[in-house]
Amino acid sequence: MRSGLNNIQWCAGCGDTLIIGAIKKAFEELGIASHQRVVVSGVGCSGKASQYIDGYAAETLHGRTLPFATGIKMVNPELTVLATGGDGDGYGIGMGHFIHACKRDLNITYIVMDNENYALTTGQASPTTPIGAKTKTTPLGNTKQPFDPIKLAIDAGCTFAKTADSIKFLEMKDIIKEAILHPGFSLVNIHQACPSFKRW
Ligand SMILES: Cc1ncc(C[n+]2csc(CCOP(=O)(O)OP(=O)(O)O)c2C)c(N)n1
Ligand code: SF4
Repeated sequence: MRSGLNNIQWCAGCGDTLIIGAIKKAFEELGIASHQRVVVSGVGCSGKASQYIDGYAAETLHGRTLPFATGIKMVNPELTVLATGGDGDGYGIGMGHFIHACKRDLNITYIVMDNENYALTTGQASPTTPIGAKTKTTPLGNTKQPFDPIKLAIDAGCTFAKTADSIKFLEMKDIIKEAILHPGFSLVNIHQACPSFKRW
């Protein structure tokens, strides 16, 4: 159990701050106390989420959020397990884990902070970078079709897959609540503002 949360180190205007605010509010409104929940994160700016939310927490390896969350849920079925990560973490290096988690359908809520780039490593293209976006690895504009995470999830058997937006706080919080209440694997792909590197 974490005690004494770390100070937030995200950039001013980062959507991640709003996303963790929505997660905390969703827990509060659902009456899920800190000892009844665990937040699991990967590596990236998004990886810090588990440092900033009260309760059990694990900051894991890049792309390995879902295997950790799966293990935690299997041995502690009574815990509310909420996994978080970036679009690179979940749909790049972690893609294999993602589609199998959709198929396995354990009761885990997966919140993806989708800023359409690899932000911690200073702005490379990710699996969700849109066509035409200029990043460090696509200086002339991205030419590769981005993944559609919702479609991928549904195709893999996911029983709850919704999109939210970090600038629509109340709607995002309500969707996170719905996802937590869903009895199987749930994906919330949140379009996340990243003023430092997402400039499209
Ligand atoms: C196995 C491994 N490969 C590469 C890295 C380097 N790395 C750290 S964060 C990151 C990408 C982060 O992008 P994303 O998951 O989208 O999260 P964001 O920073 O945008 O929140 C990479 C490639 C790493 N830490 N571990
Ligand atoms: S680089 Fe982007 S994602 Fe990372 S903290 Fe700054 S605004 Fe947030």
